[in-house]
Amino acid sequence: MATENIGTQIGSVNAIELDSSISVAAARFKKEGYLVIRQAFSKSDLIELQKEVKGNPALEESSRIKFAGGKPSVKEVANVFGRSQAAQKMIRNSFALKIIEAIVGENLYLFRDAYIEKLPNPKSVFPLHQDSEFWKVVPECLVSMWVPLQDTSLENGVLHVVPYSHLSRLDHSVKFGKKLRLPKMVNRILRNGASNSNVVAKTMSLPQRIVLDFVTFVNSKLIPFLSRYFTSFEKFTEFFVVQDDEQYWANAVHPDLKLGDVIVYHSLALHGSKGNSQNVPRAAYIPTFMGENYTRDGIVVSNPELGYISVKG
Ligand SMILES: O=C(O)CCC(=O)C(=O)O
Repeated sequence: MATENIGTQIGSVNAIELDSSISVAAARFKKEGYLVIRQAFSKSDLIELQKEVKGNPALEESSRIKFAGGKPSVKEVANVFGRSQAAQKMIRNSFALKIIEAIVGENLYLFRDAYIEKLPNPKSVFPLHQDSEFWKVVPECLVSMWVPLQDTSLENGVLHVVPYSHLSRLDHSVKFGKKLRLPKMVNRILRNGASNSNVVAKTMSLPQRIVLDFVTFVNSKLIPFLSRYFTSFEKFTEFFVVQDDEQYWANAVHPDLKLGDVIVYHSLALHGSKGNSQNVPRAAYIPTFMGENYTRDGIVVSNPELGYISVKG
């Protein structure tokens, strides 16, 4: 009987090499909720991607900046895939995508993607959260790639993932102090505003759209603007996360990654990152995929009305 190559377990991190079998990689992902794939992308493709993002004025102009400790902390450019040949080529041909197809199904759709620079700032923390808390897509099993664009470690803000956390949903309610919680409905509206909503907005009624546009404006423009001048506003960006998270940080893995490595993670896997203590930005490209039969607000995501991009084109 042929034996399957089960990949190499490296240290305590759930990591495999490129020669591993896809079915074993998918099984390991399903068990732990994440997987590190060593040397999944070529360095030249990654350099090309970064050049394209940096060299495209439309991409650069659509970026937004967050602040922490009164200093710029994160720069984020959304919707890169549709505007970058390098991103399309690199993702479509990747072993990582084959593993995601084995988990989610073939004919993947792109839910969202972002190029994120964690700027030099030790306070540029991304608090722990489960993405599916914000994304109204079912089933809650989307899969993201976290593709660093330089060697990345604890020092410059590598992604942390809590193994097995995808097996349950954690409370992300907005709390003020120990006891006071926002009513569920307000919580839900705020969360939707924190999600990437351009696509679904098309199918909403006018009043729903007005509320959503307002919340999106507050979340993505007003709060970042105010926190530039008043550090007390920074805490507003931390409401949409898991509270009392010390134990989760302690249980998180934070692999040392070389350029070319990738972390693939489940949309319920608790993840985040600490500050960047180096003096150059830490960049990562983060596309998220879903199956063609998944639904958003009850509408199948492959429905052209919604406008999601088919990954294979
Ligand atoms: O890039 C990072 O540091 C974290 C990104 C993240 O957590 C997210 O996009 O959900």
